[in-house]
Amino acid sequence: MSIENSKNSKIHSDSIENTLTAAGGELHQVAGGEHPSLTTNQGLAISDNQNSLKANAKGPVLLEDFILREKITHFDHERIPERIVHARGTGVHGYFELTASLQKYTTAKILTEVGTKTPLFTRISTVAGGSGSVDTPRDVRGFAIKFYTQEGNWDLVGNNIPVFFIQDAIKFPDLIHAVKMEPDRGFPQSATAHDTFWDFISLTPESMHMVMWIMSDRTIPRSLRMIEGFGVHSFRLINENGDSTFVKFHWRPKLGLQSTVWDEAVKIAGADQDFLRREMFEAIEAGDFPEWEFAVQLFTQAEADQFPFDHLDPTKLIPEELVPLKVIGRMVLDRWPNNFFSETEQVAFCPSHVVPGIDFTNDPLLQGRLFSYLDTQLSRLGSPNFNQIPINAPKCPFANHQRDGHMQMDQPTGRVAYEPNSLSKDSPRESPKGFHSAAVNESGDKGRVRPESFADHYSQARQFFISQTTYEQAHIASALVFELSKVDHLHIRVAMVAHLLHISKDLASRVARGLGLAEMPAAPKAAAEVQEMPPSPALQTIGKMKDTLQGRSIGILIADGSDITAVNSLKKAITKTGASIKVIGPKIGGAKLSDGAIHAVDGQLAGTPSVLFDAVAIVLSSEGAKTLSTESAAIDFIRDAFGHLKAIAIDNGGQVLLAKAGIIADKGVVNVAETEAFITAAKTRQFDREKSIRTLA
Ligand code: HDE
Repeated sequence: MSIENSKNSKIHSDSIENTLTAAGGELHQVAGGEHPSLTTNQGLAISDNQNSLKANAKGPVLLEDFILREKITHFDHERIPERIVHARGTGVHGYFELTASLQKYTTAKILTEVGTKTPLFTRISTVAGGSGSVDTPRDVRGFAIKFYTQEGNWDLVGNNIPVFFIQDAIKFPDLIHAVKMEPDRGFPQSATAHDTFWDFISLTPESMHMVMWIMSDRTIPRSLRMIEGFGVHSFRLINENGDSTFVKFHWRPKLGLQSTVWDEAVKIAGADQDFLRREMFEAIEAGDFPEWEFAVQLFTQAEADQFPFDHLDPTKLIPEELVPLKVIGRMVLDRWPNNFFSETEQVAFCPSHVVPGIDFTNDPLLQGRLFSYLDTQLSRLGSPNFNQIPINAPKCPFANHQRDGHMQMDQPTGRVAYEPNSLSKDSPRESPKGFHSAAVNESGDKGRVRPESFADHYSQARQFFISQTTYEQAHIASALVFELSKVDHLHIRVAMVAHLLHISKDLASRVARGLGLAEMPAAPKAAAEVQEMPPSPALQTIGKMKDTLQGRSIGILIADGSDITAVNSLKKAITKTGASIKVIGPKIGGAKLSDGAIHAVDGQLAGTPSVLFDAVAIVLSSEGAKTLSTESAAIDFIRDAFGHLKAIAIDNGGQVLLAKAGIIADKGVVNVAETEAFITAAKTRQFDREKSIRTLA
């Protein structure tokens, strides 16, 4: 702003003083600094931002107050329609670096120029809830990346699960209507545990593979930095000769995979609605940049013809054991957006945004998506010029003859806005290096049909289930029991158990028992025979958990009288592991430790429960522990840490709390002095403990 502001600032502060003096208040202004004048959107300096224009001091507000009207009108229009799905999201800037060239397969520079760093924006989201919903419901995570390549924007709009519920885009509105809040009552928000979702699912056998994934711990991640990402559909890569190769895209987190346990996810939702977003923010602020490997599965039509499933069916994945992953690059997220609305909210992803050398397949879900996203951006952002919003604009030159429209920001020059033309020497023209579609031969009868090769709905669901560890199988069975127990209609519960019989008889009977079903229903007729597929350990979550404390967080509970030496040596040992530490105390003002000094804390006990940490240490004097033993927040701190399978380090003083929490120590509960044992236990979860504290299906 160039407007000279000294006079205005004087008037401005006078008016604040007037207001606050009248209200009996005290003024606190930030000292120093050169503040530009506050202006209207027309650049008019505002002398009073505290009072609207009134006919007299106690009189009515005048319509004449154009400053009030401009401000309120703008405010009234601050929201744009939230995304119909994936409304709740967290966005971060970063870059992609290619480490191995795919030159043999594609002309896309982003996949052939090793070492080039391509800027990108990533948005990770939940699917079902509104934009203000909590971060930790059981839900699929959207994983969308906009690469600003030299050849145009490439949007890889994927999920953290490699398959999807449905085989045809025409079913998407039905699926989403079934999962969203029920339309007559407006709840539940952000949950699959209700009748309409399971009604639709029980009548849609093609969803069974996805059902196994969403009932697994993949949908309750510990951190957005600890999820995988998948492009889901097969795409095509096209090389210089025009030959095309099929490709599936994968993201693998450097920190490995980790999930929460269900009870923990539920309690996190209460303790910190923004848990995952905040965790990502804090990691970026601390310079602890999340990183993923980028990998591809490449295969030919001839190879695809040998697969025991159709890779164009989005309810199927290609096991890594069948087509190994080739790591070709990495993504690093290193910059938080400046403004949530301008970037995270206004970013517009479209699977149709590709670059030369990348092309689509006939996956019917992908084909539908190619239409839907552009349409949705028009409705959400309100203008075909959404590409001009900085977060959406390509970072390479772009030019065409599209003109005008709502909120046009460009001012094209010259009289030519068409092509071909003979009047302009420098207007944009077609380029031989531009986008080409794969020359695919299409033949056959037109019709609303599904291929026979899409008929097998259970084999990969079964493969997923038998690939899991016994702990994870129990979590899947228990999640099904939890969700179906929230379904009022018995016939829906019965229909779901009937489907499970095709996946695993063991799973079906565990769920039936958990639901208290009187008798086992008969399995529905399967459209294709269920094939026995070999287990694929790559489908586990626990198997992909890393033996590290990097990226994890430890909470240390202290109170007046806690031993400062024990606290310090714990902190020192934990810091070396790369974990972050938060000290929790009964009062935010700190605690007086054994050295007689007041030590700061990072969180107050009631507002910082143990669900926010991966492991906890309790360092309390006998006196401190006695005081806390009548404090339910302290007892819950320990009981929940134990119940969520976390390591607990505790000193002698704290034993009284263990007893109060009814905990019988196991190998995950160690003395504070045994720092090494604590760190080893903290790197994992005590899965063996679970059977002693919870009835799993
Ligand atoms: Fe989406 N999806 N989707 N989807 N999707 C949207 O676009 C749609 C599907 C995915 O962070 C919408 O901008 C249809 C699969 C992500 O901004 C909408 C079908 C996968 C995001 C839409 C699918 C996704 C969206 C809503 C079935 C994984 C969030 C707002 C044919 C491969 C992107 C928007 C962001 C968002 C349509 C299925 C991923 C309505 C019709 C499969 C990550 O256009």
